[in-house]
Amino acid sequence: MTAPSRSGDSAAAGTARVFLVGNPNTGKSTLFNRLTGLRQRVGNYPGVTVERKTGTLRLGDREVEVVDLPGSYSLAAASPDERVVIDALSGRIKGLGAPDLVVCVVDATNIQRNLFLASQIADAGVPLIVALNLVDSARRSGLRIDAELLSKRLGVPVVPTVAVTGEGVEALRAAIGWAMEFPPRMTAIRWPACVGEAMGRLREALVPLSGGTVSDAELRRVLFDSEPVVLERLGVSREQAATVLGPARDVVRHAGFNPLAAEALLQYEHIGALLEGVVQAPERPRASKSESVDRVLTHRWWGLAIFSALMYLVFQSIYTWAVPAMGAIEVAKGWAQGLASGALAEFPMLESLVADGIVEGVGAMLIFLPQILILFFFIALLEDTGYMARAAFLMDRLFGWCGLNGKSFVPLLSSYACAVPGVLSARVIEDPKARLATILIAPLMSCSARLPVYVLMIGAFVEPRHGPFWAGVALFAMHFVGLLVALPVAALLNRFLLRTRPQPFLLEMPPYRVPRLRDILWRMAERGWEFVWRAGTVILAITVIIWAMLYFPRPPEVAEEARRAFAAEVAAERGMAREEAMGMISGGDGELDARLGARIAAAYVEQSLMGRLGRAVQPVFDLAGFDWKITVGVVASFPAREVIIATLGVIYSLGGDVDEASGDLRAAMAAERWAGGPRDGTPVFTLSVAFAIMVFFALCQQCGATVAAVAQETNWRWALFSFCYMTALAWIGAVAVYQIGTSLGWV
Ligand SMILES: Nc1nc2c(ncn2[C@@H]2O[C@H](COP(=O)(O)OP(=O)(O)OP(=O)(O)O)[C@@H](O)[C@H]2O)c(=O)[nH]1
Ligand SMILES: [Mg+2]
Repeated sequence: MTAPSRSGDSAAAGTARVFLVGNPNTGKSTLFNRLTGLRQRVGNYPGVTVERKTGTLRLGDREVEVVDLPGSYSLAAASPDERVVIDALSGRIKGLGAPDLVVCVVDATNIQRNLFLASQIADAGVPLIVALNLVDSARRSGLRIDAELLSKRLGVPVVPTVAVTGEGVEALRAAIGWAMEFPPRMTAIRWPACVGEAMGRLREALVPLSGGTVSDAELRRVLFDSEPVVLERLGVSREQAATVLGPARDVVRHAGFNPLAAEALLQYEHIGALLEGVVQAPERPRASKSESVDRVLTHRWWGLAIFSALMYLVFQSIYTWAVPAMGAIEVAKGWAQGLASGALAEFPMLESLVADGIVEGVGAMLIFLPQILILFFFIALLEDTGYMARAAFLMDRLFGWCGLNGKSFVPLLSSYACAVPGVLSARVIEDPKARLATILIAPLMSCSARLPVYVLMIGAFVEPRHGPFWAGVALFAMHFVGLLVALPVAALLNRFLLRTRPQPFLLEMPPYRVPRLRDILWRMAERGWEFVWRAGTVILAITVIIWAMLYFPRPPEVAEEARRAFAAEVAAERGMAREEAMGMISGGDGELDARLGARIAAAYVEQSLMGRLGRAVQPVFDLAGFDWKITVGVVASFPAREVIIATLGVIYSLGGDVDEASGDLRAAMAAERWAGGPRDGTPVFTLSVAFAIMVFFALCQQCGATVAAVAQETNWRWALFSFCYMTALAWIGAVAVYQIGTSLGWV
């Protein structure tokens, strides 16, 4: 790493840059939010931030760019998120530039370990100040910290802060302002002579190889790191490096140090001296409650039992608590449809677009907002208390056999909310193959967009027949389908394609914390808003397209033909001549009118563009028991899986089947019958079909955003692979469920 130089785009505009750097889970992002007024994601486990994020801090009349970085333990980086820190510090990220100042966020409960990184940064010649965060936790555990003495020893400002409450943030701002004027240098470590000599040898050998200058700090990284990333920048190959490194490391070895352990040893000696008398631990350390809680929560059997019970409670509450709110939204939807129909009665096409397309489609989705909110309430609660990291630990022990990396479980758990951040958070995994395996299975975790599909099917077909208890069980079970399939997939990938070695679980357990209700409500609101926004933009756009493809073409002969067919049917029913029946159905008989209206509507939908497409593709899904309407729903949902709700809503409302009184999609689905073929007259939606649909949606990668995220994190070939294997799995799963279910008589 080089000393900071004023380069990069924003330097041209003269904006100063402050980087927030520190160990994982020390409150960097919380401080960043405090300083910039932004709402960067925070959470109580290491590895929440995996990318840099930029905001602006106002200091009087000047503006400073503040950059939040991923957490890192040292500058000897291995994983992609730690690389971001190194590249940022050395000013090698395009458009960012090197920092003018680093704020080292240090966990007050663990100063010694946290100062290791600070000392490395100081060693690279970067000016820094220390934000001593989490002092509230330190106080609670009885630690007394003399921040003034520490500041004197380090030679830089040390500001005690509690990022969650804002305590000390004003002082931190002031310290940043001061440090921008007078860049403070932290007391640097004095390296023993052998290090200097080894560096001299390295310089002699590396300068000609790289054809450029190499800084002292970079030389030390080359000397101490087992796999120095600096060599990449210098353009020195591993083979070349090996011949150079051997003799240099021998110098250190002859002085009595193990070269790869020397840095830690010397740094901790240096830090130990600086910290003398700074921290006073209580005479008798308070018995750690968290350890005894951990023993239960991560216990082989108890832990698992508690985990299952918790998850069951979560899904049961999602299912039951949302009912009243869903009812209210349903009523609002019906009201909006009535309003639209009334206002646009003179323009049938427009009326259909608004009432059957937009309101029906978007409304059908918005009904699930309460469930989404409840789900995110629980996710945020479990994350912030620190429980999620324990769940990850449990999972790791349970599923270690399939060769997943020890760090895979946080990405997998966060994919339960949404696969996109889940795929990104795989950056915390060092081993590229293990990272790839994790990215490939993360989209199988049951994300929140699948929830509406499950609730629709369970609400229509499980609850009415088996009651709310089994509905809750079904919802709980559906969330494990993806995980259960993901494990053998991971095992196969690891065995045949990627060949990774199993690795130990390396997640640092975050402390238990009492979550702040405000943060949790905020996260809930944020996710809820995201859902509504999606419904109002992407889903709305797709809904309009689907409506159009279901509405057009609309030749009048279709209505005429439907009328004739209906007349023939009425004639046969009532034993009259066809002409007589024809006259009768046009004669204003209310019941016949309604039946005729539904027939004509269904005929139009059947010969529409989507109807034809659905019929053409339906044979592919016949083995899974899907009729052409479900097929249309499945096909239309490839860009975003929630679209199936809107599509079914539009199909049934355009098809004239929706029960007018309730406007209920579930009722329309339950009433749907096969027409023609071997299943003529039987219900389309049996329990087996409902589960086949859910399993299809559980396993299929119907999400454009995820495909793009996988491509961004790997490449297009892997994105295509992940899309194809998941689609194939989904089809196989749906067919298996339908066939087995039907043979067991699930109707
Ligand atoms: N008690 C207490 N909790 C804090 C404080 N600062 C942050 N937290 C909590 O600590 C957790 C971690 O905060 P983050 O801001 O996500 O930490 P981070 O350093 O950005 O973490 P990574 O991005 O994973 O490296 C969250 O649950 C915060 O609410 C503090 O001063 N006191
Ligand atoms: Mg963070």
